[in-house]
Amino acid sequence: MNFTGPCILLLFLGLTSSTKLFHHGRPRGGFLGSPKVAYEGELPKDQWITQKLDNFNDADLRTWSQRYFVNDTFYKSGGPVFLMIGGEGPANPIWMVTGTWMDLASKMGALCLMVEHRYYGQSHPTNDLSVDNLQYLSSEQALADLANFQANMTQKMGLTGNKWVSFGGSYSGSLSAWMRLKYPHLISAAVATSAPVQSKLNFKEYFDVVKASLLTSKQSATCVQAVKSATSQLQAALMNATEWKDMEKSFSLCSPLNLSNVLDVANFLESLSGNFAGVVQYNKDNRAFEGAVGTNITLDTLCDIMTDQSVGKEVSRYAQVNSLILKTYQEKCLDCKYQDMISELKEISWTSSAGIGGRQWTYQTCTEFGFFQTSDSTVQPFGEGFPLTFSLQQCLDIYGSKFSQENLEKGISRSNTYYGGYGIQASKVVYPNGSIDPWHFLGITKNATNEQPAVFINGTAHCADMYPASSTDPASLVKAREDIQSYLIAWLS
Ligand SMILES: *[C@@H]1O[C@H](CO)[C@@H](O)[C@H](O)[C@H]1NC(C)=O
Ligand SMILES: *[C@@H]1O[C@H](CO)[C@@H](O)[C@H](O)[C@H]1NC(C)=O
Ligand SMILES: *[C@@H]1O[C@H](CO)[C@@H](O)[C@H](O)[C@H]1NC(C)=O
Ligand SMILES: *[C@@H]1O[C@H](CO)[C@@H](O)[C@H](O)[C@H]1NC(C)=O
Ligand SMILES: *[C@@H]1O[C@H](CO)[C@@H](O)[C@H](O)[C@H]1NC(C)=O
Ligand SMILES: *[C@@H]1O[C@H](CO)[C@@H](O)[C@H](O)[C@H]1NC(C)=O
Ligand SMILES: *[C@@H]1O[C@H](CO)[C@@H](O)[C@H](O)[C@H]1NC(C)=O
Ligand SMILES: CC(=O)N[C@H]1CO[C@H](CO)[C@@H](O)[C@@H]1O
Repeated sequence: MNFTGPCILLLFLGLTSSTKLFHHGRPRGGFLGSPKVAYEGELPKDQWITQKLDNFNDADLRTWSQRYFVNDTFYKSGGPVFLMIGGEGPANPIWMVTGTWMDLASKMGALCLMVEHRYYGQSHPTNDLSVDNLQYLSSEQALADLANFQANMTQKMGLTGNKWVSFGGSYSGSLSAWMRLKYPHLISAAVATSAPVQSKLNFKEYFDVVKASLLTSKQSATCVQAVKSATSQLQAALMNATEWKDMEKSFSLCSPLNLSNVLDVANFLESLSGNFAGVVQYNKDNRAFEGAVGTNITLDTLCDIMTDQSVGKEVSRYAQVNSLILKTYQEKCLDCKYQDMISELKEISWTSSAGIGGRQWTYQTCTEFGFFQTSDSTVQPFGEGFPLTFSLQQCLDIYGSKFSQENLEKGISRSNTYYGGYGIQASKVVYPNGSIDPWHFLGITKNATNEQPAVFINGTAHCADMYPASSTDPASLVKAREDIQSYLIAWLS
């Protein structure tokens, strides 16, 4: 997740180029910043707008500077204004010159704007990331920033009467739908790609979809069975020090695993399942333009290893998948020490490794959304090593005693009441979803009303429709882009 733009999405960080999207824990490669991207031309410069720290308290006059970008190359006077909403990581200006939305902008004569989400990247509302300061980090505050941005730009750039369309993917896809829902007088239509609109404490279905996706690989059920055998062999070995000694080396751990530390063991097992989740979530996505690495590793690559008997027992193949992922992200070893991960996420400085988004996104999951990708479903093949209690423990260890499961449950329930969850009632919002992306489970996948169409993309992963078109795109993806375009043209006419 190299962070990227809108579709950082989710790697917990979708943020880094890690395979850990939306996973708790330390992403592959650590908490990296935006990658260097290969673009010959000049990218739009950073611009700044003054925003209020607390949009909902008139007595609090504190302000801060929010970063945004403009590309007016395609704009034809009176044309639409496209607003790309930043998500849980730095806004990557590469999106200002490429991606499906830019193609649409050129066809529709649109002005393109992208706004970085408060608390991510360089948009710093407070002097640090203390728990007290994080109280102003919420989706509602972010939407209010966007509303103010809309009003300000309308005046500054003379856009009275122009129709605005919001775009986003993953968390920012939800924001895009919610923008149209809460500010329909400002935003005329929205594209909400791979948007998890339903908040959920225990997102155990995530790994069910990972399993379903493995079933679409060439090796199909053989691959799923091999993963299942690998995780049960591994869990058995973790209970037997002699057996574990024999296999420990194959997992390239940075330091020996302490078998009596349940949190280290859970972290280890979660990281290994994350090897699969990361590849599934971004399978074949055309992400190289934003600096993502490992884009040539697909479901078939992993399943080839899992079904290769010459590698040895299933658990040895599982270890080989891990070696491949470590090598791809140029990591020397797998760091599973729970305390190391927590220490990184407890740092409150903007310049700390998790300060570009990891600490902030984890905070949002621990207060508003849940989304914990646990091992609690009994039909998935990744074992039972990282239950809900493990995710909750992380919230508590990172944010302290202000966190409680009860408060989080109230926050999740409030999000669903406030936005509608699966029952969201907006209009002129299109919801693309990829059939193998685990996030579609929390999204709108059935036409809700005539004006809330779902676009189903058979065979694609997270946010596929947002990436630049490629000659290898499946027909379903080509068709999805056309459908999205037709909806927008119809809604704006
Ligand atoms: C827009 O924001 C700028 C500061 O970024 C401020 O100076 C200006 O007054 C604002 N304009 C409107 C119309 O709110
Ligand atoms: C806008 O994007 C187009 C398409 O990539 C690019 O050619 C142009 O230079 C960009 N304009 C600005 C102002 O960045
Ligand atoms: C642990 O594994 C070793 C080697 O496979 C085996 O000989 C031993 O019986 C096992 N111990 C237990 C308690 O299962
Ligand atoms: C292993 O973990 C247990 C439980 O957390 C702890 O008490 C013990 O000190 C740890 N051992 C080592 C060598 O770190
Ligand atoms: C992916 O590409 C990298 C760099 O181009 C290469 O070293 C690696 O072997 C490739 N991996 C696979 C699985 O094709
Ligand atoms: C959703 O509605 C569109 C027309 O608005 C239709 O073309 C499409 O087939 C519908 N999809 C489903 C799954 O019903
Ligand atoms: C999706 O694609 C697969 C493989 O191309 C095909 O077998 C399947 O029938 C398709 N499903 C739908 C719903 O179109
Ligand atoms: C996997 C999945 O949920 N796909 C759905 C995506 O949306 C289409 C269109 O509404 C549905 O038909 C699919 O079932």
